[in-house]
Amino acid sequence: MNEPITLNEHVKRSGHAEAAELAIVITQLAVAGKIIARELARAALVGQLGTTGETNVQGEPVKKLDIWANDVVVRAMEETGLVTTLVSEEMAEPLRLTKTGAHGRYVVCFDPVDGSSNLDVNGIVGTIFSLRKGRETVQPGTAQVVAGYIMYGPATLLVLTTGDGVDGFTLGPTIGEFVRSHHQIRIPARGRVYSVNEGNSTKWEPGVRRYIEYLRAADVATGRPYTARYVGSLVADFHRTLLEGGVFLYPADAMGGKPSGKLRLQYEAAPMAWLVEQAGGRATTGRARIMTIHPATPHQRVPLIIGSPEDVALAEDFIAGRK
Ligand code: FDP
Repeated sequence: MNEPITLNEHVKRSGHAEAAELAIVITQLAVAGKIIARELARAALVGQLGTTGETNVQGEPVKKLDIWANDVVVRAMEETGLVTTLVSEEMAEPLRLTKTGAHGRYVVCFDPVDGSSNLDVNGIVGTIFSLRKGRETVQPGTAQVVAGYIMYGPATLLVLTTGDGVDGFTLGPTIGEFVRSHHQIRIPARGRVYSVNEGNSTKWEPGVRRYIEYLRAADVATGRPYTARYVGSLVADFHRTLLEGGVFLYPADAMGGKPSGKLRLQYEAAPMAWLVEQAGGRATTGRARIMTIHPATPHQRVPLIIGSPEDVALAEDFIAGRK
């Protein structure tokens, strides 16, 4: 059992130069997470499931809860007085927060409801967030000062890094506080699980196809075959990978319409990449480290292979033709 410490206290004690400011922004993100968790629990009863009939900047159908949750996060960030700019999956253009005065110091990139195809089936979804300094709307993962996600599962869990390892905080439903439940998470060097949408396998490049075939082949000495797990919600698939090891892939669609894969660099791949590296893992496109990619546009997509360091290294070997 860990020492009971709240999220707010954990950040304030972090020794980070900007701990007091970061605690304000993170606490407000946590407030947004509590509000979203409550709404998810009752969405079917209050007519909040289903789509709005619109499509977002990515050309995907917009769910009612996507828009509602985006608004909750926007308002929570406005209240900090510290955030200059918001980049969200649900907003075609970055939003400049005019209420923020001279104290504005951070850009927040976020996906309010990640995995929203799971919403209508009561599946696990999450909110992903990432803070960078200044006002610039395109910055590499190395510029992040906070990255994390809130996972709405059987329990609501906030997982966070400020550059000093990865910690998890479970929302105590009766006390309404995020309390540290996972201290200094480390990802296993190697796992036994692979996580990928195999329905896309005919579109993958040959190296990715050979890698997955390798993981499925039986070989006791190397712990194969691996087991497959795929929720289709990045937060859920990443969280399992972080705790239990293995590899998650959303590779490029080499043959079809997604040459850069599906996931967004600034508010999906980069925050997860920093988290996994802080826990001892790796994140790559297959050819380049996710953290050092400079986005050309706020909503840029990127192929993502992320997880245990040995598993990710092996995937890179297959993609480079070394295996
Ligand atoms: P969703 O479209 O349901 O919001 O990037 C969004 C995402 O989900 C990720 O959470 C998830 O990993 C991925 O897309 C699932 O995509 P596929 O349905 O193509 O497998």
